[in-house]
Amino acid sequence: LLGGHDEQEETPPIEPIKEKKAGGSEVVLFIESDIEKLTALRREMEKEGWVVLAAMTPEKGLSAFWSKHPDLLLIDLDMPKNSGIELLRKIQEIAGNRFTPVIAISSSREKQARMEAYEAGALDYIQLPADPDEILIRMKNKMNYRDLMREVVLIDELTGAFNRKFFNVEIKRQLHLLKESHSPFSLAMLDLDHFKKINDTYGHTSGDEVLKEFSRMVRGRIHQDDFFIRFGGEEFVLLMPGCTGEKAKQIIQSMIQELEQHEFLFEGQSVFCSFSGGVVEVNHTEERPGEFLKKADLALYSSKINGRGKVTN
Ligand code: GH3
Ligand code: MG
Ligand code: MG
Ligand code: MG
Repeated sequence: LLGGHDEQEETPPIEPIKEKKAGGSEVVLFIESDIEKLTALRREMEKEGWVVLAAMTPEKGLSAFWSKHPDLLLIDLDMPKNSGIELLRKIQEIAGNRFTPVIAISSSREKQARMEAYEAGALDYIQLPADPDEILIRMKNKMNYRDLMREVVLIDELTGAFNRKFFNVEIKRQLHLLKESHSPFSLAMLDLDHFKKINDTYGHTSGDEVLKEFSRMVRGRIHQDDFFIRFGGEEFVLLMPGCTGEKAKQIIQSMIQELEQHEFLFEGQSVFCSFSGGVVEVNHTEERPGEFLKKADLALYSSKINGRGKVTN
């Protein structure tokens, strides 16, 4: 054998989190002011299983982009007064950071128009008229790219949770939404209890097993708009848009109970684990991530000193 080693994966890798919406369909935000083009293409997309969010003005498109975090953006550059390309420029930074692909469509045959679109950050440029089948396959192709990039750059391999890099992007979006639509969110800091003891007693692989089981359980219980992030080591953050601190506390309490009931078998011994949580509800636009993270950390600390296996807000 080439390389000589015959290393086998001990456990199959965890399915990465993809921001799947209800029904498993992917969401395209279609920004198009021409009702005929919109209707015709929309029908084709829906036939292929896409959930289509339509916005008929760049303003509505921008606001839907912030609030709905679509999987893909399709922007018609032929909207009045260059507004399509301007919208593309506005959206690009945050879309690029999340690997949300942007496809520009336009009936312009000019090289200049294509250059502008690519320069503004479009991943693809489709000249109209185009065969709907080709548009659809190019959309699907971008999703494959997005999933791969996210998996490599934004998702933690062991737990399938988003990483801190993703958190830094997502928190900006949450704060923007708070400012624009006064929609508060909760942030919870979660930390496994006496985790070092598991590693020290049963080995690092057993510790990894606990991290995986904990993550699988949390992911099974969160809402589709929530984000589960590995902040570092055995410390995680849950971002819960539109969720009050009180509700977040209840949800986390039930997660703690579920983990506490899970029986791990290490070296033939039955082992039980727990975690603690600290919740902060963010509803002031002027708050900074450093400040509310600190509050969540203090709440977590209070759960720890009050006996662990608790959540505080
Ligand atoms: P506390 O209840 O106060 O949080 O105690 P603790 O033991 O959980 O906290 P401490 O910070 O002392 O230890 C955390 C341990 O987590 C130390 C570190 O080696 C371990 N750890 C961090 N990342 C991983 C990982 O990916 N896998 C394993 N197995 N262990 C990890
Ligand atoms: Mg610690
Ligand atoms: Mg710990
Ligand atoms: Mg810790």
